[in-house]
Amino acid sequence: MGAPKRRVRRQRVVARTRPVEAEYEARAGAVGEPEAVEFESVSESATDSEPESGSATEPESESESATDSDSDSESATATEPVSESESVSDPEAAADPLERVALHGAGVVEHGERADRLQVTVLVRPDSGSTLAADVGRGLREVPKTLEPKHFYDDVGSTLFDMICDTPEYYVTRTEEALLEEIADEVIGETSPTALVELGSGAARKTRALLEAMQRHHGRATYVPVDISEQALESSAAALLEDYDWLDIHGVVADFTQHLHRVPGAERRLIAFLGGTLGNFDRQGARGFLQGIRDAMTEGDSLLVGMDQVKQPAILHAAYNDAAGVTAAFNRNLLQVINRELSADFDVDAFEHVALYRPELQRIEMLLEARSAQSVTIEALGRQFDFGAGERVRTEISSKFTRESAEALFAAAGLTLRRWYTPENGYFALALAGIDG
Ligand code: SAH
Ligand code: AVI
Repeated sequence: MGAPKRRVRRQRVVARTRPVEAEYEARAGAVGEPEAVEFESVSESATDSEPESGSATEPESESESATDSDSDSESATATEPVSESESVSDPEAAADPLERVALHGAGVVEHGERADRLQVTVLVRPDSGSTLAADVGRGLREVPKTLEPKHFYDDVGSTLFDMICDTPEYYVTRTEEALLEEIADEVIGETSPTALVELGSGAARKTRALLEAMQRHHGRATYVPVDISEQALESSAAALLEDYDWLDIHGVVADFTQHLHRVPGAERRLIAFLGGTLGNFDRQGARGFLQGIRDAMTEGDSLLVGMDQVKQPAILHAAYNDAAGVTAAFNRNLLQVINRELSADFDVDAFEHVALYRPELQRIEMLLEARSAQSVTIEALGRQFDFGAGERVRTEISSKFTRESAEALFAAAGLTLRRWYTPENGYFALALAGIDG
């Protein structure tokens, strides 16, 4: 574990509304530097050079083939030099880091200090180069134009998403959190996991209910957060280690559409995919992604998926059009990501946030609408893209489910729905699935 230490990067947001900006600044300060904890990067593959198929962000089109979440992109080698502050200290670990990592703290917890209970493996750099460039190049050539939502989550985007979770209109997070608290002991009792793997873990706020239940059942817990946002993963890990001295963490900074098979194994894993992120795939993509999870599961593993439910359009509309403009800032930040990472010149203020519910597809669509005709140069792609006045770019879909549609989706992916938990208002559901009949 002689890898170099590194620190969480900080960055400022450019948000449209004052309240959002002020709140963001306050939060960025609050998450700030990670006090005493420094993160040890056991390995680094700077970026995967192949664009994946079927990402959570993949646009839906009739001709699309199903997502292959464990796509061949794994064979892609890092094409960018590893930055000095995050360089690989052990070439062998770099070659195949995860297979050599034992869970339950072997080699991790040596001195009982927080840093010794943490390991972070970085398999992908979210904003660096080729994946973003390929995705943007492809999406902006489509008619209608699309962008992939996985690129929302730079440092700013992750913080803005966290703020969305606290808006009064976004019922999703608090509903799922309350539900998790209610069912955590039952889920952990039934699945008896030796490790909790969480895909798209983000701030890992709600995960606490599951971790605490694991601690109640087994005395200790091992947590494997997997997220494309290094900043979100590191901040959440720091907070969890601070609060739980019985917890070991092996974080993996990765693209869950590409790296599922590199997520550490354990005797029995509970794989959590919370927040309704499954809804950010189109239907084919969701099925392919679940199939990929199924293929990566072994007999003792279980899957817990948060699924936002179909409900009154007005409630959904409000949730994606919060009055404080946080969701709008989150949506438009995607253009800032492209400006920064691909040397583009989007005039961010020239695009308006639009989110609407399409009942016939049972999904929210989030878009950016050009207020006037725009010509944007993306230097990294060596070309210009034109946007007509009123032209919309789709940046995200957020599908909503019923028990029936969820059950059909799991079945199509070769998974069996074992439990369907939902609160009285039916706003959200947690589906517990397994691979045996
Ligand atoms: N699970 C949390 C966060 C949801 S936001 C919650 O329920 O509140 C979606 C999270 O998934 C973000 O943290 C984002 O960084 C991560 N994410 C999005 N696309 C991803 C991808 N392709 N691979 C890995 N993480 C991804
Ligand atoms: C991460 N995902 C489940 C969120 C959603 O509700 O689809 C992202 C989001 N977009 C706007 N608000 C929240």
